[in-house]
Formats: sequence, C-alpha cells, structure tokens
Amino acid sequence: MSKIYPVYIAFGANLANPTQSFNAALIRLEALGFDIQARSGLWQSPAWPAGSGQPDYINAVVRASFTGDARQALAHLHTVEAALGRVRGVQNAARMLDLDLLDFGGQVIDDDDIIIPHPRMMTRGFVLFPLSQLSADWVHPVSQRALREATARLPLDDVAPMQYLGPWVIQS
Ligand code: PH2
Ligand code: MG
Ligand code: MG
Repeated sequence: MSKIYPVYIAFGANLANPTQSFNAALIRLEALGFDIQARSGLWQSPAWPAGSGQPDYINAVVRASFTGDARQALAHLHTVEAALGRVRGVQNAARMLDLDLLDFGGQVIDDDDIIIPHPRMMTRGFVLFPLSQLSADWVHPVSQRALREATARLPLDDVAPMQYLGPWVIQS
C-alpha cells in the first residue's frame, strides 16, 4: 500500500516534561511507520477551558506520511500515548501526552470510533497556531473554512495568552 500523505498529528502535554515526551513520541511514531516530514514550533498556553487550575500545556503539530488506514494510525497514536504514561479517564484531565489525529490525507470519516478531521480543531488556538506554521493554506474538507479564517474567529481571550516558545529542536 502506498503512503498516505499528509497526515497531521497534534501533540499536547501538561504534565512532567512535555518536550521530552514529544521527542520520545516522535521516535515511537517513526518505529510504527509514520514518516515525520515536518514539525511546527512549540506553543505554550493555559489549559483549556480556563480556570481548571491545571499546568499550562505545550502544543505542537507534525506532518507525516503513513502506510495504512486512518484507524490503524489512530490505534498507533493511542499505543504511543499509553507507552508514554497517558492514563485515559476524565475528559480534559491533565496528561503526559495527547496525540490527536487532525487530518488524514483529507479524508472525511464520521464514525463512532473515529472522526476525521478532528471535531474540535477549528476552534482551538493551540491547534490552529502550530498547524498554520506547517500548512497556512489548509482548508477544512467539510466546512471549506480556511485556517486563517478559523484563526481570525478565535475569541481574543484564547489568542492573547498563546506564547510561541520557538522551534522544536531535537538534540541528537
Ligand atoms: N487539550 C485538551 C484540553 N485542554 N488546553 C491546551 N492549552 N492545550 C491542549 O492541548 C488541551 C487543552 C484535551 O485534549
Ligand atoms: Mg486526544
Ligand atoms: Mg486533545
């Protein structure tokens, strides 16, 4: 089967050492058949929704190619989350590592076990900002809404606290 490209994966973490978890996740994803093509920079923002008292999140997005289908890709993301200490439980609980499949080669899937594109991606600054660094002209395959337009519609309270930490550098 040929590689599906591009696949966009959102990274998030707000426990322990997020960038260390991100780097470890990249190595595991490569081992599971994702070819990582590009990484966004690293962004810091308060845990959404506001007022949770959780530590700030670090977020980023990567573009990859993958041989297989969207369900296999999602299962791999869950495997890597679990390997890096993610405990599944309450929605929006603090986490060691969250890997969300944003887009899988432009496919539209709406099933009980998988929804692509990710249903909340267009209203989250912590997804839109890093994704814009990789693909400024990305358009939502269902709503046809452009990334720029979605970003412009974000409430100022979500945008103002976004902090750009710089490129995602990997020490070798
Ligand atoms: N992820 C969540 C809940 N809240 N807040 C920020 N800033 N970044 C996230 O990635 C995030 C969140 C659930 O996945
Ligand atoms: Mg998730
Ligand atoms: Mg998430």
